[in-house]
Amino acid sequence: MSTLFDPVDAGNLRLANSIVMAPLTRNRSPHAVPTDLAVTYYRQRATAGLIVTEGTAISHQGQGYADVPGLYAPEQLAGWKRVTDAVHAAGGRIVVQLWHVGRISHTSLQPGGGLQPGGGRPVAPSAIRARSKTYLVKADGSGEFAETSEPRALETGEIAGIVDDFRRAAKAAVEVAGFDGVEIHGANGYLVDQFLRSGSNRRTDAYGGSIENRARFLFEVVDAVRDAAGSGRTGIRLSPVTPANDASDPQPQPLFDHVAAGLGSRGLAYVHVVEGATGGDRDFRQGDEPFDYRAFKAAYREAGGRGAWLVNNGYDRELAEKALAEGYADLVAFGRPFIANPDLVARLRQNATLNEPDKSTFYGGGARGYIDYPPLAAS
Ligand code: 8OZ
Repeated sequence: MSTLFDPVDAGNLRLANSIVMAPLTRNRSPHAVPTDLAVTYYRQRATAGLIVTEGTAISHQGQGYADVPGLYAPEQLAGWKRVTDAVHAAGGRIVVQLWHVGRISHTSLQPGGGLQPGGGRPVAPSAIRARSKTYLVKADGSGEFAETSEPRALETGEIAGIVDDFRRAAKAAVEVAGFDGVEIHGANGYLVDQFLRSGSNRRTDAYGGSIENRARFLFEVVDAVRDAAGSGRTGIRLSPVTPANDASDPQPQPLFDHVAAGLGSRGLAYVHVVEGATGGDRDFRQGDEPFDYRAFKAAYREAGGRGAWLVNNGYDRELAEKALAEGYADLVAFGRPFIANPDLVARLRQNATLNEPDKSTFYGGGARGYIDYPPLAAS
């Protein structure tokens, strides 16, 4: 029986163990360029079987929070190359999370900067504002949470350009920035998820209405990214029921079973599933029935999907080992524990106590709460 600490394959990626560092937004990349601090932060965590980076904008339009890194300018790719080199030198594997926030943004973060009337509006499937907040940095350098701006609905003819932005970012990620692969951010109420869920998608063209139409954008993105990075180096993150960022759909099961089947025929490295409300209640539901994650996985396998099944949300060592022992999960992602425990793998292996993360340093700032959590004392 495989345990959390045995080597495992995810597509073309051979991982040292089943413990994955979940994507974690940290807002420490001024001008969207990862700094020396990011090099240290990721290197410190390289004993994870796989690191999934923080969400990284595929385009300026895909930016929704202050000081999030990007993949759309040479300095950003060069910054990431230093991160991937450091992780590889430490024996780790790292994929980058490809992110377009859609409506979860603010005019001040968008191209055009919101200076002209109507300019700089975030884009979305439909012009429906999310009841959600984003994070900005003020002129004096301090951070603040702000309401997301009113989005504008994408023209049908603009959608292919966004798919191309995903393609370009994926190609640059593996060819220039040195990543082992990419993860499409299809979760948590961002652009891909906004197309999927009926609460944010009221379109009447080929991208709205039926489940098939709402999933069209996701499959176009998946196909473009696989084409650029290789299917054995492409993963996707989904969160079928999360209410994060005002995401809603009364019937998640048929929607996500359809998505799972379509992914199954596309041969990905892994599928990353946030179970329940992201960062919260694992039993959260949308609609009347609890979501059946095993049926969702079965739909993927029945359609031929052989990628690793990566689970996330509130796992501790015991729950993780149970998910592996039952043959349900192949990989388990840990989020907040990785913020506070750079050597989480060693700590889980030894059943050592964990450092507690300090919420006040999650978003923005510098070294404090980022690279100064202590590892276990060397014995
Ligand atoms: C926390 C703060 C900002 C963004 C997500 C990328 O929920 C995020 C995120 C999380 O996927």
